[in-house]
Order: sequence, then C-alpha cells, then structure tokens
Amino acid sequence: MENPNIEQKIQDFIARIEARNPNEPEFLQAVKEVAITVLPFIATRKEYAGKKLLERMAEAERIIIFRVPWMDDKGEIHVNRGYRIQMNSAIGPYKGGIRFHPTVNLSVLKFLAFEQVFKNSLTTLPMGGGKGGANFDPQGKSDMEIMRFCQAFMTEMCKHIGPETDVPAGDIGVGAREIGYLFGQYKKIRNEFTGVLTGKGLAYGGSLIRPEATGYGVVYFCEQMLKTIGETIEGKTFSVSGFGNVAWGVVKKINELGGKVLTISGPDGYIYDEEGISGAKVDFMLSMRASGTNRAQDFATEFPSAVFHAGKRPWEVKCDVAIPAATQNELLLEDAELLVANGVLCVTEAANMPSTLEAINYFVENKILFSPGKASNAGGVATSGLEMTQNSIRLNWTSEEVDARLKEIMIGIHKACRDYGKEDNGYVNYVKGANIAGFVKVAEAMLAQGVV
Ligand code: 2IT
Repeated sequence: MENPNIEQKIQDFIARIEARNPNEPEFLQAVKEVAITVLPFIATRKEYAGKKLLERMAEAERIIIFRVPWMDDKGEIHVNRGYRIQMNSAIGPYKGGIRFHPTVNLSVLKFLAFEQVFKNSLTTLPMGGGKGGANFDPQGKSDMEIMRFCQAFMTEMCKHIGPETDVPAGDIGVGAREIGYLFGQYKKIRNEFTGVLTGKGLAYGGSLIRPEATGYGVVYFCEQMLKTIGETIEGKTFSVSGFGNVAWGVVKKINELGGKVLTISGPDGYIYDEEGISGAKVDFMLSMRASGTNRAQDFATEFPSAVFHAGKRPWEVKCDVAIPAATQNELLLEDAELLVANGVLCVTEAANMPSTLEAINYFVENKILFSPGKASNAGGVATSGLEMTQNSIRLNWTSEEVDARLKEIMIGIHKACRDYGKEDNGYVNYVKGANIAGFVKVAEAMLAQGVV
C-alpha cells in the first residue's frame, strides 16, 4: 500500500460498521469488500477527504420492515416479515429486486441493497439502489397462496414505492407470476397504471429480453473477459451452478455462442452432463423452476446422460470457465482452490456475492480472470432500466434493440472495470475496478447534493 495509514483507516472503518450493525455477517462481508478497494482510492482524491462518503453509503437512507399476514388454502393464518431497504437515491429512484426465500433477513437484504447501489451505478442508467423481500418460502405453495401472499406484501409496500420513488423487480422466488400479482395489487390500491415494477409481462408494460437479460449479460461480460486473453466462448467448457432464471439465461447464451455447459445445480446437489446441457435440457430448466420443487435431481431422472452428485457443489468439475449463478456464499476457499488446481481460466459471477472474501482473494492472488457479480450480473437491472425507459416513453422496443443496448452496457461496464482495476503488473482486478467505478458516480452525485 502506498499510504501506511490506509490499513489502519480500513480497520477502523470496518470496526465502526461492525459496531453499528451487529450480527449482520453478509452485510459486513459486502461492505468489507468495497472498503478494502475503495478507501485507498478515496485517500488519493482531495475532494473526497473528510466527506464520509463510503460511511454514508453504508447506512440505508430508509428501511421499512412490516408484517405480512396471509391465509393458506386450508384457512390457516401465517405471519411473515417483509422488508424494503431504500439504500441510496443519489443517482435515481431506488431500484432493486424482491426476494422471497426462507433465508431472507435484514443482513441479507442490506448486503443485496448495498451491492445494488454500485451495480446500478455501473450500468450508467439513472437508478439508485434498493432491495426487498420476505422470509417466505414459495416451495410447495399453491398458486392462490402465492397470490394472496403477494397481495398482502404489496398492501404495505405500495405506500413506500412508485415510479419516481422506488421501482422493485424480481429476484430469487419472485418471477413473472409474482410480479403480475404484485402489480395488480399496486394498481388496485393506488389506482395508477405506472412502471412501478419491472420484470412485468409483455401484455402490461414488460420488456422483451428482460427474462433472459441477467444471464445474457453475464455471458457478454465473460466474452469480454476472455477476449483480453485472446480467447472466446466457442469450444470452452463451463461449470454453472443454480438452475433458476439467471442460470437459464447463462446456459442459453453459452450454447448460442458455441460453448459447452457441463453442470447446473440445486440445493440438493449438482448435475454433471458430459454431453452438455443444451436444447431440450435448457427448456427443462424452466419447468424445474416452475415446478417449485427446488430439486436438481429431477434433471437426472429426465436425462440419462446426466449424473447427479448429491450434496456436492459443481466446483470440483474440471472446466475452462466457472459461473456461480445460485446464491450468496456458494463458492468457498476450498472450491476456489479446486478450480485453480484444475486450470480454470475465468470465473464470472452471475449470482450476488456467490464467492466468499477468502475465495475472491485466492482468485486475485492467483491472477485468475475474476469478475464480481455487481459488474457481471448488472445486465438484469440494466434491462430493468430499459423497461423503465420504455414505460416512460410509452413505447416497446424490439428484442434486437433491447439486446443491442444490453450488450453495449455490458461492454461499457467491462471497460470501466478495466480502467479502474488495472494494476501495475498488468493484471486487471475487476473487484477493485467495479467498486471504484461504481463508487465514483454515486460519490459525485452525493457531493453535489450536500449532506442530506
Ligand atoms: O440482483 C439484481 O440485480 C436483481 N435482482 C434485479 C433487480 C432489478 O431491479 O431488475
């Protein structure tokens, strides 16, 4: 480090954040990763001195926590906890997904909202950062139970959001069906037809390519990373984790560009298919998601070429490129060690914070091409931004137009990461690049707007 005091400053900063947010390990992990890379940068900029910019960014502007009571098909009453974290609105209305999953808690949503601020800034579109959700488990629920839950959730959330205020979207457990129910309830209570949610169906203001966008964006980003070492997607082998919306888009685009997908996974284990996951197998991922059973094993029952490895993660498979596309902290140090030992060329994160800090450090120390989710998965929210634009101008763009804009945005993010992440020895630290590039725009806006 150029500045001997900076280590101490980072330690002090993290200690303050930890003291103010006890028992929030995921949130602390996300802030730590940013602090380590951004505080040394802040120290080089006179205009940022003493402004507590990162400290302000690490405190949500507003957090709404609410009761979500609902009745199941048997008439039994259930109570869940709903959240909306309005993290930062310096560069635009709060924007970010809604997650319905039993693991949802304040720490998880605060980490996601914090990451979203930097991610949305990287897209170059005018979107602040937010995130929400509930500790609701959609698994095994009937369609009507899902509808009643969405309505109960929106009955409170509709008081806090709006197209110029906060625009939620989907995330784990929230897809097109849930967005439809949420939109219907918002419209009924507020009596407004507006672009208050993204990921909407095409019939009522949705955008073409939004369902595919996160995964496509990841692969466009990966393509750019590989290009820097003179490589392409074509002919490469890929280990992908997850089987949901993001993994589906990733697998679809890899196949289109001539790569071979060896694995997908679920909470129960992973699938290895030496013939590659393509064609009807990709469509089957959609029915796995729709079935709501959350089992990767079903894939092996359907396709004889697929082998199911119970309770294991796919990172033990030899591959050229690894794409974690399931959830946070699904790739640990021991997985990173295995991937590197097996000669992985590139790791492109598709989920939010899938790698632990120790795994990231191992990739960076070994000079692996590694991109953090907040850069490489930003195509999802970027396309949400394009949906907001189409809603505002009351027009629908063609798939080709949306896809071209998405690709251009991903190429731009890749360039921003390289510009801020290039180290003296030529290695590009995408983590550092994404954090600093994302930080700068938000910081400039906050400086201009004063202490608010
Ligand atoms: O993590 C994410 O970026 C999302 N779940 C998408 C958010 C959005 O507003 O489209």
